[in-house]
Amino acid sequence: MDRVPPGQFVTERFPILTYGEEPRIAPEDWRLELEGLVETPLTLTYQDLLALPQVELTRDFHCVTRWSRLDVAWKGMRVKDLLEEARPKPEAVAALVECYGGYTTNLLLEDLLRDDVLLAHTLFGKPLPPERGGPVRLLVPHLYAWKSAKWVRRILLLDHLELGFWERMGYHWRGDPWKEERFQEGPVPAARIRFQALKKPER
Ligand SMILES: Nc1nc2c(c(=O)[nH]1)N[C@H]1C(S)=C(S)[C@@H](COP(=O)(O)O)O[C@H]1N2
Ligand SMILES: [Mo]
Repeated sequence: MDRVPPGQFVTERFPILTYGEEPRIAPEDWRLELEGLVETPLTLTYQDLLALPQVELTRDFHCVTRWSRLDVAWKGMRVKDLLEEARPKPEAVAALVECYGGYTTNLLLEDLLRDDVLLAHTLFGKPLPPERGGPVRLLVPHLYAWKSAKWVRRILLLDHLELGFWERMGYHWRGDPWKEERFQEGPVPAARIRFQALKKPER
């Protein structure tokens, strides 16, 4: 398979894309809440995060505005490890991710449970800079980069799909770059999403 998804061009640059104001959160003030349809809601500090098993990985980063930056090196911990601690209820199929500053994006639970989906705090060996979403951002490398929410503060598990900021503006409800799921054509197939999301996630 080709390295670069259809309709994308490779750039050496790594543009910063932020809609609206850039929030500034000191690591000691940062909190992540995992709530909604979980058995054990969690609130994590930055220190809590660093105490969890750390994962380093290098992935390509694809923005829906058509640039792709190859080989971005991240470090953080797996969202899956956190979710296992929180224990999603059986009816949880989707998540709304909320950020400091108000940005939101939606994901299927099965997309969050992939091994390379991280809460990232390090980029190219350095603490994640504020403009990149520091202290902590989501990294969802298999979907368009708008899903990689910067300054993440809350992951809310739901039994239905609730659309995030760009998704409500007409971007695709899922955003797979390999299928060029850029814009939502027609209504979001809510019934089908629910059915697909109920499949057992890949482990
Ligand atoms: N909180 C927040 N997260 C966000 C965005 C944003 O505006 N606010 N933009 C998204 C988009 S469209 C892209 S392409 C990537 C860009 O990440 P970068 O600025 O590190 O390149 O962040 C995503 N995460
Ligand atoms: Mo983007």
